[in-house]
Amino acid sequence: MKKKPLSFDKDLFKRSVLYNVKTLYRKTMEEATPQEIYQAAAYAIKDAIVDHWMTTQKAAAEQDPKIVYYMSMEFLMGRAFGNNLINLQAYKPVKEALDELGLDVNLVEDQEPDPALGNGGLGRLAACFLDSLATLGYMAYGCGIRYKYGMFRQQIKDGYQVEVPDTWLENGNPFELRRSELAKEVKFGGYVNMFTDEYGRTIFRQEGYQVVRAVPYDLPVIGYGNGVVDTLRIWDAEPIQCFQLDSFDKGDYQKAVEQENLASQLCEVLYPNDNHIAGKELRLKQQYFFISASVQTAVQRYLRNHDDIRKLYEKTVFQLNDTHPTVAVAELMRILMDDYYLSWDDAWDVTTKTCCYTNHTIMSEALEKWPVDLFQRLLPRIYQIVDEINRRFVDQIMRTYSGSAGIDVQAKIRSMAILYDNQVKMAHLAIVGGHSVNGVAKLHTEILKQRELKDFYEMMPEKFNNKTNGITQRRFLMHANPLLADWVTEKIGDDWITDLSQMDKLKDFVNDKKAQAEFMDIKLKNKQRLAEYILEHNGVKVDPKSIFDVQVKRLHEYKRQLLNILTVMYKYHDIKSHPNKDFYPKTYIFGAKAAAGYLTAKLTIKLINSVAEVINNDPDIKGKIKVVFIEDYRVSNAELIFAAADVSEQISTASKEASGTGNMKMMLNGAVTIGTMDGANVEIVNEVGEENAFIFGLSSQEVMEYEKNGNYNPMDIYNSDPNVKKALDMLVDGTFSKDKELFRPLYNCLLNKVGGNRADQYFILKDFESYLEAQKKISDAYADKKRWAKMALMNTACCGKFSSDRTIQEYVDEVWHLDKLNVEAK
Ligand code: 26Y
Repeated sequence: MKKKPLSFDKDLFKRSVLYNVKTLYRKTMEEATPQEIYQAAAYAIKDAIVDHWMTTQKAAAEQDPKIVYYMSMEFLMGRAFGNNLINLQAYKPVKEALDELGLDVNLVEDQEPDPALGNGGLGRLAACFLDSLATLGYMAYGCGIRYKYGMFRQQIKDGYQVEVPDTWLENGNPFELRRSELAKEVKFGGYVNMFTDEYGRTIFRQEGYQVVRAVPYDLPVIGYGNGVVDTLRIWDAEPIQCFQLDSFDKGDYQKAVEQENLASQLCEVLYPNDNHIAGKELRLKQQYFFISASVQTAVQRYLRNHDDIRKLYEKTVFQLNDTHPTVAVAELMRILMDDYYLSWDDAWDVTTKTCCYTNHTIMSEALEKWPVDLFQRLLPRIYQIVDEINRRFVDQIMRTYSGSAGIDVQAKIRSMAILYDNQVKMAHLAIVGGHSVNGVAKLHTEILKQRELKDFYEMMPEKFNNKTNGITQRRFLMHANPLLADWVTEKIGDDWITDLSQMDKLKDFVNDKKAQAEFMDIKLKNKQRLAEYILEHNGVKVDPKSIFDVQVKRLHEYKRQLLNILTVMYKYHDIKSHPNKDFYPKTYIFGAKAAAGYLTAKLTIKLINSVAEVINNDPDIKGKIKVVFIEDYRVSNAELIFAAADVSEQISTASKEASGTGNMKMMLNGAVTIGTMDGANVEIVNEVGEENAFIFGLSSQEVMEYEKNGNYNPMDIYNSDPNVKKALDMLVDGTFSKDKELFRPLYNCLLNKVGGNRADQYFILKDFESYLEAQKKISDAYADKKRWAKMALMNTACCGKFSSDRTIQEYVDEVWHLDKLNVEAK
């Protein structure tokens, strides 16, 4: 049976916009600025949301469902306005209402800052998961930090990345609710005083600490068309009390100032590092800050209507988004033992049954380890607990393996202990302190089990499971690509909006000439839309009829943007030396932020821009190649880019990309993948068929073999392959920069050992030729219009598996065991 759409009162909305403009700004519509109109409209939408939000909370209070707390340092939500309208099923009436007020909905949407409380994949995954949780009708809280400055805004100056603060809260956030009544205290530092109380219990009391007030801000997360509204709760830090200078003695004064400073620094800024730890003290403070506040809240909520804290796990589950929130294990132990007097064994039983951990990377430089002295100084009581967890775990390792033939118990302890080498190993704590450990794509989970976490897998195989990532089709098709969304609905109905496996039905159309033409026409329109954006932002004119070849993601050596641009450089040379050779026009589109301190990544950005500058202005090329670097790649422009992509570049060194999710977003929008057998690419190819993707390069097995044996020698390739040699030499022969030495560091990384790293760590030279070959095949395939249309359509038709709805349902069925909320949609 078809569900009735949610009701939305268009006239009320209109009146409410006018009223808000008046009461918020003392203005008429004619006088209001675009930003003010956006705010007024957003508040009007919030009114509609709040009713559903209250209904959801009421239903939850009555039905007492199990709740998942998705703990994450990052939520890369992107703009809320358009997405909220879509999920409220109110996009069309609001568009009409704004039309009638003489306003363009796109321009109103463009006024919203793009909330970027995340770096990349991991943060965006958290946002997709919340969308799916609400849409599937589960009770969920996202728990995170309300950073004052999110991911930096990127400007390109003279080809270089310049980081500019992201002032997303400048005009306030109309969708948030400040919940000061739910504030919590979080304590840092000091020492632990141990004594026996009057009942003979051993009490551990933290004293001489600094304390900050954690104040939550709630953001609504709206389910699609079901009246469910979940909550993203992000915490801000405030000083605990104002103090009067004269009433403090010297020591107290000092401490009060320190507390104030701590509160003002805590939530200032998101660390812009992705897959690379900086080991900063403030980051550990951030972690404990939001975790302590969130765990306190979850325990208190449970106790609102239950009295046996030993059964917390029946109604509560914590999903730890990578190791960043892992102090939750020890914080829950602390609360259970110190505040509710549970024995160690009882507290441990509750904790391990409540916590679950997702691993998002095998890059060793991303594994979080904290120096013991820092950890102990900052979190003295938490450290005691971690120490005891470690002691018991090491004991367990010894009991398990002592006397087993051929097993080196000390080696096991070395590889698995939580405290080792004066470090606290957060991944080990997360694995030991929970009951589920998952990777984010099949290949990734296998690598975890067989290599990175092998010893843990052997000791506790029952904890390990895979949950292949997914993405929300509401944002990345409905909102990003309305033309295609409408076309799909016209062909197969609209069930795909909440059941992406329906896309399968599009397979009936892949050989249908009319459908092919319509599909490619929509792609062309989206390419025109992106071409306009590029003209406006880059001042570069690109041809919408050329192949749009897209690599957008964080800049990282393992993702191999350098491989991509080296082949562009090679082709530039090829065209210059064979001006009459047939070449299908191609537009290379890049978008990427580099961590502020990551020099190789930043130099790669400069290289891409330098290559763009030369090629785009070389008349010999006759526009056969254009190179565009899109400044400030973020969720809002990603939506335009995905919709316009013909070719999706997923070219990481096999075994390095845990999953990837951009690959799924482009597949959904009918782009064809060129990629390695890495991460979720493996599963994408499995769904779409090898004939509808372009796979090249070393396999993960081969990469891991080379890494083990250390027998890869890129210099041999350089000396024997003239194409490789040409491409590399162009880095240092002045073709792309007057200063021939500018790109020398990149050249050196590829040919020599640099700073303890192997030469060409990421096997760029090794994969160069097979990548070129795959690109050649793409140009041939694209030239055959029918063949390409079929391939592109097949990609959209086969993307069903990659909805985050499917991922979330798997978490629910296999790990979380949540109950569906019953909310009457109105
Ligand atoms: C420790 C700290 C510096 C750190 C901060 C952010 C470490 C890692 C990260 C972010 C990791 C990340 O985004 N990983 C990506 O997660 C995606 C979602 O699972 C995957 O699709 C993607 O392959 C993986 O790189």
